[in-house]
Amino acid sequence: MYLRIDRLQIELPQPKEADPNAAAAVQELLGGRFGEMSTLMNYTYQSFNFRGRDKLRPYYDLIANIATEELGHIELVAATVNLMLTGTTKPGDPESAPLSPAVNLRNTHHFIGTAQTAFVGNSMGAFWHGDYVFSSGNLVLDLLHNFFLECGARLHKIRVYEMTTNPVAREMIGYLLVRGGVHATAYAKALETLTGVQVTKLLPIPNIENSKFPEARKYEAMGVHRRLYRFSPEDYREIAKIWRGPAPAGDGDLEVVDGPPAGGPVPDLPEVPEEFAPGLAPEEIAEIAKKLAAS
Ligand code: MN3
Repeated sequence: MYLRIDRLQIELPQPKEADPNAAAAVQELLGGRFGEMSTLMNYTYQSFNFRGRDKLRPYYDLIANIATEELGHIELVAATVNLMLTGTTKPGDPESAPLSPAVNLRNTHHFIGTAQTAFVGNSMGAFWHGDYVFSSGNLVLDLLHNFFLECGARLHKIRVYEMTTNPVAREMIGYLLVRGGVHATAYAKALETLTGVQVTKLLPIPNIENSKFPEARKYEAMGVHRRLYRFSPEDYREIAKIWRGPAPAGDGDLEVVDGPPAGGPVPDLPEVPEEFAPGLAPEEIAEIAKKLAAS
């Protein structure tokens, strides 16, 4: 089961202006083939379906624990899309076509389907699907797949970074490049303990260090690239049997941190009356608040 904390894994900057076309590109990192929905659901189903858990506990713990971190990653990318869409349109009577700024934007579903928020789909508007989940039951093959998935995710993050200078997008991408690097390394190390093959030598894919990206460099300076957070009050302790030893960058030892990162607030999204979202007048909200206080 899951506990939930009403915080994002990092603090996102407040955007100065709307950037809806860049938000459409960022959707790829949420609901694309290599997006956070895919990492989340691959590791989640592999943990559900794991055979021989008691004998292979460190591998089960690793997959289950990283899956839980990925829940916070879909949350973070969704918050990024939401912040980037905020302010694209202004309130107005329907007759004045207040949503007309959206008509020539790349993703009109953001304006028709979700009231200027994230959806579970990619940068071209195609919805994410379960066919992206690989859960073969063969531990080495599943781990190899996960290593591949993290490398593909890294390639797409870097390409989206190259598409936009938006500070909210780049803050999120910088952090997730570092976390994805941890996950790729963790799966590589797991494969090494099982097979003896030095998979970490393949990294980084693509061949550019995270330190080339200022927003990632900041998190590396904090040691985030050496930490595997244990996302449970009591469980998944055996990740420490895989996540240990010197960091690949040679700048210290890998460490398991008990509990999640301190993170930052979940941004409050303003009302968008021209979308009827949330669709309550100020006096109705005041009336509801009065009722809730009384009961
Ligand atoms: Mn991730």
